[in-house]
Amino acid sequence: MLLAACGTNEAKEESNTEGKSDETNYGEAVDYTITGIEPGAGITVTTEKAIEEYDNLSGWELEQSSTAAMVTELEEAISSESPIVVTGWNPHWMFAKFANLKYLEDPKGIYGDVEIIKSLARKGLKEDKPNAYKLIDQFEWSVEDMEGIMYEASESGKEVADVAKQWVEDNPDKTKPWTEGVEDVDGVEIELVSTPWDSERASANVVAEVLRQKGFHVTITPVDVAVMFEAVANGDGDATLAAWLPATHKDFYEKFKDDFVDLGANLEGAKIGLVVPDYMDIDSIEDLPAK
Ligand code: PBE
Repeated sequence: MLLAACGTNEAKEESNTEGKSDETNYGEAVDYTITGIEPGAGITVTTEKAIEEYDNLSGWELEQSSTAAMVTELEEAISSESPIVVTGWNPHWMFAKFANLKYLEDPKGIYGDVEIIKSLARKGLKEDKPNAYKLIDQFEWSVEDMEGIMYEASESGKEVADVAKQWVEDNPDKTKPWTEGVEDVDGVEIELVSTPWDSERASANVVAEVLRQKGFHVTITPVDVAVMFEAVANGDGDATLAAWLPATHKDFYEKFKDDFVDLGANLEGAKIGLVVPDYMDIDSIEDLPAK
């Protein structure tokens, strides 16, 4: 730490040749482990790819558990200023709650640059349920909208679904363009397939609420990313609002792309990557020490 404060590489190298330096080896400190989330997430697949592609990550492991466990570990590390490397993404409230987080640069571009979230519909939805199709196609909002719901839910302890419903009530100006030209229906069933993260709970519940106001009976089914793509491709689900591209869900998108209708972005400016607290004196994935 002291040496890092000197700020020059020469100083660091010199001291290292003198034996044990005071500087933390971040690899050792985190046991060459990236703290990840659910096995079924796109970011999990992408991080496995990063471990393969970056020579310095050879031998590193991705610990897979749950988003809640990852956030708890992050919170604990921050409270003791310990090093930690997590898989992180925006929109997420962690950036509002833990103000001192940063993405590590990704010179190989494994995590992409800026992500968009796309809506996908099953083939035939336009013909079968044209009003639902139209509304889903017209749905779009901002990172701030989504993050606002997520943050409020995490701070208040309320369900994301309830906060999302309230948001719809409070933001008629934002939802109005989604229903332009959409006629009321009488109890038409519609199934949105989604993923289990708060970001997707927010979008699915917001759109479900607006669909309900138009007379639809809406079901939201949260599943793993692979199952979500498969369900829209084989027609088991009507649509999803939760496809993160071009990087996060690349493999799934490529696999099924001939079998669904791509409705384009519903949100722009999302991001995924490796995230560390900014008291760690590194900037790039390539700065993580090799094992
Ligand atoms: N996420 C949040 C998901 C998509 C939404 C980035 C954790 C993932 O598939 O990685």
